[in-house]
Amino acid sequence: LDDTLSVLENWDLIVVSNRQPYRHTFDDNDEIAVDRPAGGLTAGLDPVVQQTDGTWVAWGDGDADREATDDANSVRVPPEDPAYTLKRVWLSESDVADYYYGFSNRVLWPLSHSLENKVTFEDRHWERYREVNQQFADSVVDSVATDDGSVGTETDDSNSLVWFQDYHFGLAPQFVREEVGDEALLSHFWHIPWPEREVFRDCPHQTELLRGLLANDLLGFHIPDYCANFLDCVATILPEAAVDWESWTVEREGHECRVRSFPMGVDTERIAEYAAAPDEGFWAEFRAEYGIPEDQAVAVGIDRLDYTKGIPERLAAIEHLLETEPNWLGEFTYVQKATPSRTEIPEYRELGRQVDRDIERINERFGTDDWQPIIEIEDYLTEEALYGLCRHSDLAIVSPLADGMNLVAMEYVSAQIDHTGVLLLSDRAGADDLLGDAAVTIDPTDTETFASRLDLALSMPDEERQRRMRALRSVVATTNIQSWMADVFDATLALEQQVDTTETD
Ligand code: GDG
Repeated sequence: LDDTLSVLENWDLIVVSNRQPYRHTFDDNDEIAVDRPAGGLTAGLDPVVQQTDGTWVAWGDGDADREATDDANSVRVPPEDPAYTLKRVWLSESDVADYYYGFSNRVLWPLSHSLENKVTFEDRHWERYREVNQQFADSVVDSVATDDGSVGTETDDSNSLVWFQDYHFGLAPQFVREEVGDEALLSHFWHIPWPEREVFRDCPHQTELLRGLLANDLLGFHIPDYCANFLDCVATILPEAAVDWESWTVEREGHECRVRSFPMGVDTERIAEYAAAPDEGFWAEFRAEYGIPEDQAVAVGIDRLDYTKGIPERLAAIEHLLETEPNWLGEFTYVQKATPSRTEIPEYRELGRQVDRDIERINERFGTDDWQPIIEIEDYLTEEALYGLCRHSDLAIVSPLADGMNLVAMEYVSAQIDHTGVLLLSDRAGADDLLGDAAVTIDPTDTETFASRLDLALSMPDEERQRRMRALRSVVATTNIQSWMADVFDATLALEQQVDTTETD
């Protein structure tokens, strides 16, 4: 990453994401406080934007954000040692309802995960998604620097590289391109799957979305399957676009967009440090706090409470195991860390109720006075507690029905500094491409086989656990958040060099 950073320093980097890296809120004394929303991507990207003195454009969702920004909606961050500009886009309540909860999370999210029965279309969601994408695009255009100052308000000599994050910005690249032409390199990373064309065809706005994304110079997905699905959609839906299947390039109206896979990783070293940080008493205290009995195997699941994560399917497999293999009764505890998410959406509230009902039923059915098979933790855990829990759990269950990558699988492996845990991983997670060989693989919807794999994992001899964990750890050590960022930036910058070479030839 260091080499990439030294090249990036000659560029104006503009990152665009829905969530902001710093959020101003009023504390109990009505003083302005700053919090840093946790998350691998924000934590990883922040130092890069700092080092390059770039710009970060994001939704200003903190209640004190307006007070903490100047007239131009900008604030220098980090507050203690300002190094770059954070530009806020202001969204009204109805913007958030229709753009964020509406089109982004009730259409694109379920559709991309091929869960069509969770999709709810409303025309006003789409209209607002368009408008908010235009708002973000306007903010980006304003920051794009050009040689003659004809675009935007900045006038220095360096070129701009815009990096869009995720499915909230399916249209913004085209809106930016219309204003800046070739004055900026546009790169986009889509963090969730891209579905097969039979599924994507259900989207009434399919052509607009494909055109919006093809305005990028580079479009990245986690794994090759999603790239292939995207290219297939373009080839069958957009008559005016030409797909080159050799180079994964799409040519449309004289513009080329490369499509490539960049499997994302986590900050392995930082996680290992957190896992090692707590003192000796940590695990005993943690067990006591949450009522996890001593001397028992612990299986863990860490998820946002989202219907893509396969939590009910996992609970069904545990129930099946306890029913068919009673020797496991009282022998292990499953800890479900479930972080409430998007609770404004009815399907998420219903999932929360279903998970509570399932856990209650299983505990009533099999629990005893001193043992509950399942413990649910809804508290937000600090990174030390979260990765301490990962380090000490004998087993992690990651069972999504679909998942762009799934960082929890990689975080569990990174925290396994004693090499004693087993990873059970859904073959439908993007992470399966990287970790599937050494993990115990499951199909989350096949309850019987899932239960038998759980049995296998719980009884796995130490030697095999260690062998598999070492193999998993060597993958996460090399495919990490730093290498991921370097790969994306290198691939984006290489496009510029190709353009330059052609010109000099
Ligand atoms: C999207 C894609 C893709 C959860 N509870 C706590 C906590 N977490 C953290 C986890 C992990 C993160 O939340 C969840 O990340 P995932 O990757 O599993 O899932 P999504 O939020 O759906 O992310 C996904 C990702 O984007 C990146 O491209 O991998 O496929 O869906 O980091 O650790 N963190 C702390 N306390 C908690 O209680 N500290």
